[in-house]
Amino acid sequence: APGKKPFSGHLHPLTLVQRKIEEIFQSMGFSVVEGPEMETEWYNFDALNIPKDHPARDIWDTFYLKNGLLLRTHTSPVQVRYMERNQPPLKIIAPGRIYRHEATDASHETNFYQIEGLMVGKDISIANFKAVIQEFFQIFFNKPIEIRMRPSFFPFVEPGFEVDMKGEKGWLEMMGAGMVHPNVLKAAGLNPKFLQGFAFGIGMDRLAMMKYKINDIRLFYSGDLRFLNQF
Ligand code: YSA
Repeated sequence: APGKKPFSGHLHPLTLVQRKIEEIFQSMGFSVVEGPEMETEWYNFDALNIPKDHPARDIWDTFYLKNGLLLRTHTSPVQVRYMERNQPPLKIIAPGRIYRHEATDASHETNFYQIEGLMVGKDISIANFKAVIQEFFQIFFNKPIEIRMRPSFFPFVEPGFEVDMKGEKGWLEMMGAGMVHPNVLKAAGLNPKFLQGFAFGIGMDRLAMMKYKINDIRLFYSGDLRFLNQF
């Protein structure tokens, strides 16, 4: 007779969510790429149209390492790294860990995960962005999701906006996004006269919180088995 199956452990909720996200975007024709967590100032800031004296550097305050690199404050540098080496049309997502110098609370951590998205071609527009994101939410949550786009500012897009989704407790900000700024295309060696596209950066932990109804982001990193064993 067969014996008792040994307990083999399970995946962390953030790993489950990352795999699901990758599967959905791949089904829409996006490739999954990665970039380094230790990043240069050029890719994290300058190439994204954030020069040294730009006030936006304050929002993305970070840790500078002794080797001259820094801990990336978002996944956006992967956009530039990818555009330098690949010819459009481009369709990628780039998931990964990022670092911030900030106070933690129920929806803020000092390290967390983002999913960068980038689609560049001859005539890619915000209409394409909206269609992709709506499709993504619909599949991820397995039901129609109400979203809203609010105007917002990021130096690396023009125009820029933030996208909120409606949850049970009202609107929650899920991502920053916009049309890739001509200066960013130029920094990556592409010609903004003939190319345009959208980019976005989703907070992956926030997506996981919405999916599993988790009310404190810090639980993901607590190592508490009473929490983790539920997945
Ligand atoms: C904007 C435009 C683009 O073309 C591409 C990307 C972006 C996003 C930009 N790079 C960025 O990092 N914006 S952000 O600081 O607002 O963070 C994006 C998302 O990460 C937020 O919408 C939120 O969902 C999540 N987030 C931000 N700070 C967080 C956090 N999640 C957990 N803890 C924090 N401290």
